[in-house]
Amino acid sequence: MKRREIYSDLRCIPPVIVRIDGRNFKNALARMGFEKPYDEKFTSAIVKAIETFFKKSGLSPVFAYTFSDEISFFFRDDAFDGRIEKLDSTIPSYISSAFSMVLDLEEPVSFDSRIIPIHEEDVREYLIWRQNEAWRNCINSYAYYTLISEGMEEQEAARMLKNKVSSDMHELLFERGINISKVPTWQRRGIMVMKKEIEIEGFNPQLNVETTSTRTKVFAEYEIPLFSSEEGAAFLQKILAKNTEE
Ligand SMILES: Nc1nc2c(ncn2[C@@H]2O[C@H](COP(=O)(O)OP(=O)(O)OP(=O)(O)O)[C@@H](O)[C@H]2O)c(=O)[nH]1
Ligand SMILES: [Mg+2]
Repeated sequence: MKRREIYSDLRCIPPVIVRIDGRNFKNALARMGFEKPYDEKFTSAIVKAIETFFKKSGLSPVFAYTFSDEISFFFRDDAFDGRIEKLDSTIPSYISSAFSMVLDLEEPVSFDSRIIPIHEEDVREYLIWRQNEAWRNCINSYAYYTLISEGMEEQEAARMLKNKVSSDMHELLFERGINISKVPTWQRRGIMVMKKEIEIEGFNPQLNVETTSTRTKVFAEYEIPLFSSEEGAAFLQKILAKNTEE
């Protein structure tokens, strides 16, 4: 029988990105009464689940980038010896469970998972791609739910927006008093979670001297730059460089 476990030796070689995405969250979140298009309670629960993952899962991603119902974890180390089945099952199940615990949900949720082998030098390009998706998603969701709130049927709203370019949607929202470029940064650009070293000032009473030690803290950055900008390149370089030294 053991021989039948034919996928268990399937392995990837780091670095890899593991991207998970909430299954059927459009309906699930609507059923559970979350605000549309963005609910702070929902997003902070996702962030809390990621922070718990960094602190307690025993795995060490370099960073996690999230928007809407997706999370991209970047691993440089050989987590689970690169075993595909382990990575693709334990990561989404850990997040499902942590997320459900934070919100005390009345129904179960699940996340799908995929592995993207990537060269270190392509990580920025990957993030630019996902951040563009975050922006597209932001403008689309605002436009969609604005039309719905005006009484339009779901299918009609979807049809109306399908062929619109983003400048048209910008205009549609602007006419209704929403300046999409002024909505919170995290809604437009996503959120980055990473480890940060902080210095702790202390005092050693035996030696009677002041001491400094460094601690690692998990930190969620809600005000991130555009990854495609120079500021974004510097921001990422810092996250990636810091973790090489560890
Ligand atoms: N109400 C609400 N919905 C959200 C929020 N963030 C994300 N979503 C929903 O999550 C969906 C994510 O898109 P998808 O992943 O493509 O859709 P899905 O319904 O999860 O479908 P699959 O991932 O294909 O299973 C969006 O369409 C939103 O409707 C939020 O803050 N509030
Ligand atoms: Mg989804």
